[in-house]
Amino acid sequence: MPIEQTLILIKPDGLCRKLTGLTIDRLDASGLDMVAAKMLSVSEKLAQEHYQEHLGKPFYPGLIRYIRGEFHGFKDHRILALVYRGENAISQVRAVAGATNPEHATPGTIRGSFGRVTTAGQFENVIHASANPADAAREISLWFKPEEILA
Ligand code: IDP
Ligand code: MG
Repeated sequence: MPIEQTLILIKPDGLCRKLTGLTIDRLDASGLDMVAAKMLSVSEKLAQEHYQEHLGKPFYPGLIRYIRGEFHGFKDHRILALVYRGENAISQVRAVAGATNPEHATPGTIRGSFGRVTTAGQFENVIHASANPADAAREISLWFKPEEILA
């Protein structure tokens, strides 16, 4: 099985709702290793680069506001960026994260347990997790310098 690295972002709702520890607990329980961690405030430019594949979709403007900390009922500009490493890390973390839409996410997954959908239809789903090896490589290099990853 391939040893992979994957990017996780604990999004502003995760920090604001004090779900950071619970989320990391679920990730650690997968047996993968945390090899990088960084707290930051997401610039418009970084948000646009990270979510470039979604440009033009109906939810895109709300998504950029959400990842930058302007979301339903809260204002918190912090996110926690993490890299986890291990066998099949990308699909393992996607499984722990659950489906994109919190209403469809399996109970017990991070999104199924803690995510929600606003009345405006915004998915506040607590975490981002890289979807495939190409995305993981692109996203990790966007958020971390090589020397910040202690693999
Ligand atoms: P993913 O985060 O599971 O990879 P993507 O399709 O890549 O899902 O979408 C990126 C993010 O955009 C989602 O995590 C969610 O925050 C938001 N999003 C995706 N689809 C919708 C939608 O249909 N309505 C509202 N927000 C959405
Ligand atoms: Mg995605």
